[in-house]
Amino acid sequence: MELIVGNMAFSTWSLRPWLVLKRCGAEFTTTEIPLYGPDSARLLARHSPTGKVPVLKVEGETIWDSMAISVWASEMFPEVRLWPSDRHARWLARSVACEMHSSFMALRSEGGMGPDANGVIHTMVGPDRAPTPTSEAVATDVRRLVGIIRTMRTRFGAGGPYLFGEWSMPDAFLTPVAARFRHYQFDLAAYGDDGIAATYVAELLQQPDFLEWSELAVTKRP
Ligand SMILES: N[C@@H](CCC(=O)N[C@@H](CS)C(=O)NCC(=O)O)C(=O)O
Repeated sequence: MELIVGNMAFSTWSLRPWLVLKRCGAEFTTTEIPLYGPDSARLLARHSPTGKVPVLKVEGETIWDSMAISVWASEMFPEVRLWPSDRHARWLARSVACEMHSSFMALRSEGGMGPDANGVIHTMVGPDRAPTPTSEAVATDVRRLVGIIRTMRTRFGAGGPYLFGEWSMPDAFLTPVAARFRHYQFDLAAYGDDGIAATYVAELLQQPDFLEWSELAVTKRP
């Protein structure tokens, strides 16, 4: 089984299924395709029907899209409980993961990872930091994220430090956001946080699998 990813330093979409597969204890290799280079389009086209990563190659199939790969993992590794066992928590965990997958465009574009228009490379790992984006659209996105985290942690977080207590799928989808918050130095208190969201973000950034990804990314940094 092979997971094809973009640059581990900044490919936010790639990080999610990698965390999920790690959590499952899946045996897989990781192949990194350098994005935004002269050879990127050719390499992406060779591996991915959409020309985008991540894709998972398994049993002769190429599964594309980080959500599809993650759902595949939850089907193949049911014993790992990638979704919360409480059904109310599980319904909302899916909503959180899907909202994260489909929304927050302002934060994605103004708090982007990878090379910006000036050629500066913004990374999810390492010590580099950038000024906090100040648009109202970004503030709306961050307030919504803080609200999600506070609500879910308060309602369902008693059993552990993650969004629904024990680690579950939404934590994989929110880890790239935690890295954006760190890189762009968001003070979450300015967006309605009482400390719950900041504590959760710190927890995501120190989860062992993300630290392992960060080590690999720093080693291979562009
Ligand atoms: N919705 C897709 C998004 C994939 C995506 O946009 N991947 C970026 C890398 S983070 C990519 O492959 N970009 C290469 C390009 O557009 O040339 C998913 O969840 O997998």
